[in-house]
Amino acid sequence: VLTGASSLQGDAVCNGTHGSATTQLSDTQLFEDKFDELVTELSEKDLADPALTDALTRFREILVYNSPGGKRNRGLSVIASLRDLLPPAQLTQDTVQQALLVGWCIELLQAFFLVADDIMDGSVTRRGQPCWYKKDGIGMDAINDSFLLEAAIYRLLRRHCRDQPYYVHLLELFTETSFQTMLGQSLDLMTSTPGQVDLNRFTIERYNAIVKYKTAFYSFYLPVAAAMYIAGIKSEEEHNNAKHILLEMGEFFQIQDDYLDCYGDPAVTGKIGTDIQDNKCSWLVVTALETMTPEQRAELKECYGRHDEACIEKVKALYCTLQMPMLYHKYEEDSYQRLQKLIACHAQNLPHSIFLNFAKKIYKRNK
Ligand code: GPP
Ligand code: MG
Ligand code: MG
Ligand code: MG
Repeated sequence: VLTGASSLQGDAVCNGTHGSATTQLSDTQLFEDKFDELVTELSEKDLADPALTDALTRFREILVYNSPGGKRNRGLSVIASLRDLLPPAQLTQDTVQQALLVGWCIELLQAFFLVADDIMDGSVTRRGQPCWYKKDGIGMDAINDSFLLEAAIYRLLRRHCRDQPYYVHLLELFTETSFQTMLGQSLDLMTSTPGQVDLNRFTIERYNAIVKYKTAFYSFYLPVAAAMYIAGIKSEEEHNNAKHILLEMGEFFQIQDDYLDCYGDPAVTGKIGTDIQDNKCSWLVVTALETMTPEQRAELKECYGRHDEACIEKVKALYCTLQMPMLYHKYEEDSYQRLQKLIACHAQNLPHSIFLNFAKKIYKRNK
């Protein structure tokens, strides 16, 4: 049963104890505090075998280096969505704690993907610091570290949620979403084979499939679906309604990511773009191909997917000639209008604020 949506709540403030005094803590602060708690739990309290001390110390370092530092949109939206779905009287302190925990599980899933993705994409920085695999002494050991980040999700869910009626739903949601993301990553990698520049592969159909699977499911549907299951909403119809809107938002979010890869300020995004040299099926190249002349296409074929600085600059110059920033801003505007219509048509009895709050966070973003 869906209950009334409280209006736009933003960062809800609720009672909590902090030190000896009772203070008002926002969800953002509660979320931050939860991280320290779960790091201690995973690396100190969980496995007591002294023979594991070195591995658990390493595990703590992996968690601390790779999980925080992002925008936390995904993690925070579990508790935010839950507050939109349940009236305050039905939201117990235990449920709030579970929603914060599940939010961190999504951030851990993201950390797992990013550590691995940075190896695959040969990236240099992430969230304003060197990528984990780029750190001295880490290298390809980061592959195992990414597995540990994933394993942490299921240990936390088991310890904190196994007695809840939604436990199995969450497990299936996390495993299914991971699988979808991995399939999307496969499509991304297969369409960007190093040294094989085939511009014919960069179609809008292929692009849409890549971004739906590699980004939209885990970044947008997952946090809201998790909140829906915690709130007791299991109906396939309700989930499909939410999915419809959230996948559209996710697709646009990845288009922004592709735009920022070329036009973002690394001091703001925290990462240096690699899509041109990595031969990626990016929104920029797909859109540019739709309008370019045969001569420009021949030039692109010579320069795309090469690490040579002059080649990268030629591709960027071509994007400027084709007015990609202007086309992107137009697309952003159209997408925002489309999304408002989708929310009006498909949200049905789900509170619109869930989607509107999410949309507010992503449109016009520069990081
Ligand atoms: C974003 O692609 C997609 C992911 C981070 C999912 C990775 C999935 C795995 C199964 C590892 P991106 O490479 O454009 O992201 P970024 O620009 O942040 O590197
Ligand atoms: Mg990447
Ligand atoms: Mg990638
Ligand atoms: Mg990217």
